[in-house]
Amino acid sequence: MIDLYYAPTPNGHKITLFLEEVGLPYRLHPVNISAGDQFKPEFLAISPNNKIPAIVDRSPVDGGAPICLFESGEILLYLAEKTGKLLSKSLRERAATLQWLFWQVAGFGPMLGQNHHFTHYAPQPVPYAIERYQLETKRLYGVLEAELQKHPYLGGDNYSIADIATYPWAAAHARQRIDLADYPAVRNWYERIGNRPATQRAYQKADQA
Ligand SMILES: N[C@@H](CCC(=O)N[C@@H](CS)C(=O)NCC(=O)O)C(=O)O
Repeated sequence: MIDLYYAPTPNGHKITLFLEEVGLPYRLHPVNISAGDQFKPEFLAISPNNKIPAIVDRSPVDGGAPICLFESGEILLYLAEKTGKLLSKSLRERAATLQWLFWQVAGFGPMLGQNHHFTHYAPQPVPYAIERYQLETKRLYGVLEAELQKHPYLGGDNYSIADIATYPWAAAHARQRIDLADYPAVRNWYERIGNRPATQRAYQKADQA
């Protein structure tokens, strides 16, 4: 059983997308990050960086004590290795998937997160920051578009944890002032993933959380 500490945000959706896709049993523990639940000692014991998502795997494959993990990229990698799903065992495909997974957690997520912050939440408008992060967002969508012009999924022919990490951030494209009409391969990929039954179940969980 996986205990998932979760809020319905792009980083939270990554893990429900994975768990719904592979059918691994899990319990959702909503963390109200607007109310400061992420700073409670019991949550910090699992996620010392005070951010969701985090998991506790109560049945690790080595049969040992429960494993606590934070950082969405590591959680996806851990669960892919645990289940043998959504990460190829072939050297080249695995390397390509992990490259795009790291691209997402190091670039696409943080830069788009700054875009969300300065476009929607900053206490006063900071035009330089808005322009900087909207331009960087466009650059990153251009990189995504070029990759998806070459392959149906990030890094190759198969749906993987790299797509799962990237999709929830692309799902917020309108808030980032991105028009997917300018990125046709991204739009096609986005629609294909959105039509997956597991994707729809994951987003229904978000509505209930
Ligand atoms: N690098 C982290 C980022 C996680 C993250 O930014 N989580 C946000 C919600 S999407 C959060 O918990 N924010 C609460 C806070 O910063 O206090 C990951 O990929 O897991």
